[in-house]
Amino acid sequence: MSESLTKTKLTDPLILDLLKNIREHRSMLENLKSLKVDPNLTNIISNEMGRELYIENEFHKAKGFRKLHIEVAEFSNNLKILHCVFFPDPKFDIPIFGMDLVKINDIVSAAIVDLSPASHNQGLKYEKSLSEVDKSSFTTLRQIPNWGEIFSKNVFFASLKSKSEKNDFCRVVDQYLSILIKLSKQAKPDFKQEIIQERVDYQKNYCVQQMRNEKTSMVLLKYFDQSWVNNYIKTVLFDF
Ligand code: BLA
Repeated sequence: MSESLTKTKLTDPLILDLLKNIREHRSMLENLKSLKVDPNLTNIISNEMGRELYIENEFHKAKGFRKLHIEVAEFSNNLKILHCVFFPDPKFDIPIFGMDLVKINDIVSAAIVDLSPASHNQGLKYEKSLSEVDKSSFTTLRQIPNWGEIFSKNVFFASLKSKSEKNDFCRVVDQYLSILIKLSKQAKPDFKQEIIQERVDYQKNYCVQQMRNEKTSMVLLKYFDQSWVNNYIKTVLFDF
């Protein structure tokens, strides 16, 4: 799977930079293994005129993480997406890493990254480090929609207007990932059922809220029918 992504036909330099960086961080995790997923949902390609579609997914697990998912996609040669969620193993006290980059033609309209809490008060452990990541250079911060109450206080969300903002976003993602990897190295498994159940519930809620983002389904519905889209969102993007 990583093979196919290494040879991705996508050539967007910003997406390739982010992809390389995310993979480098992922490679530092212990016990990294790829997950078997239905090949029909892993690589999806269509060359139909005007409705060209290219989706590639990578799925791994590692110590402390039940699912490490990276998706790169290009729709109708003009909408490019890099989507990534690292779901922790609920036995471990590790937040949920999520990022999304939406590029329409040459404009990055949405660039978002967060370490989202996977249990109550978990933020206390890492919010300070996230707040210390320098985000002072961005000119167009965006407001988190209502369903985004799942994100941490230091969720970063902006449009990227210049080359230097694109570089800065790569740096912010790199720093958030470094904080994640550090937390994951410190984490030891818990065996108390109550805390594990609470983390399961937080992940469920994270997925349920993400599913309220109609912008995800709206894009997919232009290419697939409703039941395909529901299945893709529930099994590939936001399973629990
Ligand atoms: C917004 N997501 C969007 C937009 C599109 C997509 C087209 C609108 C762009 C804009 O508002 O400028 C589409 N994103 C997709 C598709 C996939 C995808 C089709 O990942 C995958 C197939 N979304 C996530 C994750 C996060 C996320 C993991 O999938 C955050 C960690 C956030 N996307 C997110 C947010 C918005 C967005 C916050 C803005 C929504 C809004 O302002 O209403």
